[in-house]
Amino acid sequence: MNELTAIVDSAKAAFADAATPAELENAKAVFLGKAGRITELMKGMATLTVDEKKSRGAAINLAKQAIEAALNARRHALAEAELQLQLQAEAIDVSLPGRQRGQGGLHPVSLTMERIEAIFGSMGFDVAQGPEIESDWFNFTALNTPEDHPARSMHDTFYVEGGSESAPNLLRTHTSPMQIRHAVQHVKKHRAAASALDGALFAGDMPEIRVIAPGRTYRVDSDATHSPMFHQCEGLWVGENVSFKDLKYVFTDFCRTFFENDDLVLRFRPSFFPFTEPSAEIDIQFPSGPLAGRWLEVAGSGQVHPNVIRNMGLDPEKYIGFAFGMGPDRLTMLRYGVNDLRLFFDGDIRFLSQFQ
Ligand code: 2U9
Repeated sequence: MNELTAIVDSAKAAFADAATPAELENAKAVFLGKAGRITELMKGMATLTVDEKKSRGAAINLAKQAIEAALNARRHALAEAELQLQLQAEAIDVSLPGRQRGQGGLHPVSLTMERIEAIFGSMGFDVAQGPEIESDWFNFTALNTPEDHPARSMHDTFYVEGGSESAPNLLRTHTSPMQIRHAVQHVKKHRAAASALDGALFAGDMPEIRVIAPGRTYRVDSDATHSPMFHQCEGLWVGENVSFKDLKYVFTDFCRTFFENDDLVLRFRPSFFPFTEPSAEIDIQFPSGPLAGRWLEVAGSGQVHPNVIRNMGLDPEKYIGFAFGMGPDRLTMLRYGVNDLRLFFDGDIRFLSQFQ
């Protein structure tokens, strides 16, 4: 094999061994660079005759072209291999199903609110709606709350601009105002029907008031078990003979259904609220587990105070009934074993997605 053939073959071998474009460029320099093998051969022609130069030059040129062809072929092969790698890495299997957006769901407290509404709905309770920005009258005065009651103070209640001295606007501290509004409308509708428009307290006949009022409430408070915005659900049943006995079986039935335990034991513990008399806190007893036998407060309740009955426009000599109030946030914490109320308001999807 002559010298030129040997150089072309070793160039082809060197290019074939080059695994990357950079290695190929280094191999190219060995053969085609300024100090490469072909350049050396050309320099070696200086001492030849004119005729020798002609034939030698042609032969070297042929070798150079063969080396350049091999170099381009390798460049193309490396570029093609790189392209194939990229195509594989970025390959999209169009036959795959689309990415799901993920199943949304209700907030755990919303699930509790819906559960409460369903249970009381099955007992014939309506659901009241009403404004979250309330007046002093519907939030406190109509509920027999004394003018100097601490709940009215700024360190318990959020007052908002736009009210007046006599009717400050505030963020409702409980959902009772919705029940007052519902009751006043109910009485007006039936008073009008009974055409007893004399403005006196209504003592005619009317369908019972049976309503729950779920919703957001606001108080100046914040820690692991209190949030400035929290939820309440109150209930009200007023008629001609709705007694404390009715309160006991209605609320007992609600708790046993809500906690899915027909043997759940409740305790009605004497208490005081301005809007009910007699009043009672309601406790449930843990049936099992590490807290078995322990009592836990879940609501407040009582017979509606006669002054509140009057503020609805009803004669308390004819109409009586009970009311209760509970915290759906606390019920949710109980039902799902959540120990920090603030988790409900952080919006962390890792926490919330557990309840779907
Ligand atoms: C009307 C008349 C009476 C609602 C009542 C309570 C007792 C009570 C608290 C429980 C947990 C609020 O969220 S909480 O802190 N509520 O203890 N609420 S009786 O009484 C009413 C409501 C409306 C017209």
